[in-house]
Amino acid sequence: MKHKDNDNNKKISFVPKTHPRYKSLLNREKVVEALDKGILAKAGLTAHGRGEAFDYLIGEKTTDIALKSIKASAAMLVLAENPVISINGNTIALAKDEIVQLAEELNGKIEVNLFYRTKEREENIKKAFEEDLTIKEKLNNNKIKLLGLNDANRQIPNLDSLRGKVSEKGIYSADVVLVPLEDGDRTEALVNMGKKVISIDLNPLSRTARKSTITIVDEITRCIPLLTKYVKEYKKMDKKALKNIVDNYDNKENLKEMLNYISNRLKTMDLG
Ligand code: PTJ
Repeated sequence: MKHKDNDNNKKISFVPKTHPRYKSLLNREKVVEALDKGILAKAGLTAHGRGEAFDYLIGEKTTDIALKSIKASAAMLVLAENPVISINGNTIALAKDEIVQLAEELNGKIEVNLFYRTKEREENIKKAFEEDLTIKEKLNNNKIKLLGLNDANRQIPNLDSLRGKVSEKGIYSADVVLVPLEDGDRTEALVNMGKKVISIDLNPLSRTARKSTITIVDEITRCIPLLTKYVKEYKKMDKKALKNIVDNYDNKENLKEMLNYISNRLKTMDLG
């Protein structure tokens, strides 16, 4: 956990850079810090732990199987007319800056959508974006838009949780929605509304993973920069080629490949 240095008030980390699992422990620090700041839901800690466990099984790296999903997602996002990136407490804790960079390459739309929605968390999230002067400038220049805070006036049909409250300009009218670290109900409801849903979920067995149009089974901080890289690249490609990438992608097949990958990896693991 980050704490304040007594002498100069500077934040320091307990995790040495030489630690073999530095990145993973740094992510833990980030979620704990977001909990302290009232951004993360308490349940977000257990959700993170579940993600970590699956990442262990995958080998804590982006597999070629996930890369296929990332490329198909990038093509789908570039082809979209009104793509929206949905964010929750965990996503903000781990990948706020990366999400902003991705949104800038698209139409700038980021929508806050919380399962454990409280006024206090909404305000803390707004503060987290506006406190960062680079992000504040992008918000002021309309390069990115933070939706879902004061304008979540529309309702996703057949979804009883507070995740159902969405912005008209955002998720409600979107054709493609990117949903990192999701719980399954909303994915299904969005698909039922005729939207394409791209999810990021380390658990290939989750309902979100199975119900999404494309599931990226990868860790969020690893895959968002890759997604941005391919979005940048694909913006230069013609629509027919991009449509081909999307049409050749099969989500069920991809999830099966991922389960086989995990199973083979475990069977052939050297425990020495
Ligand atoms: O911020 P709120 O109020 O919207 O609440 C967010 C949580 C995460 C608490 C809520 O959406 C929830 O309960 O989610 P679930 O059902 O636990 O699903 C989260 C999924 O994200 C799990 O399947 C995890 O495996 C996966 N996950 C966790 N950490 C990561 C991850 N996937 C990718 N990268 C991660 N770092």
